[in-house]
Amino acid sequence: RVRRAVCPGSYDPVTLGHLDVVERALAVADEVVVAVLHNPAKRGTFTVEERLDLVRGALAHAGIGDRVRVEAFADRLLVDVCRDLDAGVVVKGLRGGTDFAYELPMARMNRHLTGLETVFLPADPSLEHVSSSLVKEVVRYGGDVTGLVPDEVRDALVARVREHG
Ligand code: COD
Repeated sequence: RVRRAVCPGSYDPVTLGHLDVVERALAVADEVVVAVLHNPAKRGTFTVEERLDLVRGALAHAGIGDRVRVEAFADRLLVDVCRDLDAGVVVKGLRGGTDFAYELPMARMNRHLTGLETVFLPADPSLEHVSSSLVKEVVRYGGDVTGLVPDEVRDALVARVREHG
């Protein structure tokens, strides 16, 4: 069991897939830091502050906020974020072969850079099709994403889509 693990991502916005991994990471580590990594030059769908608020609200609502911290990091190497946080492992969810192909070189690179290890958790089958980008696409074309993201996130997405026409 490790003291502190990091669950990194863009969280633009947080989904029930993300929350499942964060909750399960608590079985691996005493404390989990949700690291919202963002590129200040790139405008996401939600600002960093909005993403943090949505993650924090969802964690509180799900009752899993106790041993979880949520922090933003602008454009930095994950290994540096983990070193600053004194976190021993990264925990990530794997939805399938495509995730694996994308994640494996990153995990190897992070281990090469500082020895940082990555723990992969198999995605819950009921959430395997859930990603921030697909959820956004569904909302953009008028589909319902209830049950894929927290209700507050769904409402924020619908509002954002309306603002942008
Ligand atoms: N089920 C299970 N897990 C899920 C699901 C789901 N439905 N959806 C998402 N996840 C998990 C996955 O583990 C995923 O990796 C993570 O949540 C984050 O997902 P996103 O989409 O929010 O985040 P990404 O993929 O945009 O984030 C990529 C990082 C920011 C983590 C990555 O680019 C990174 O580490 N960047 C830092 C710069 C760096 O160090 N680069 C060199 C790396 S070698």
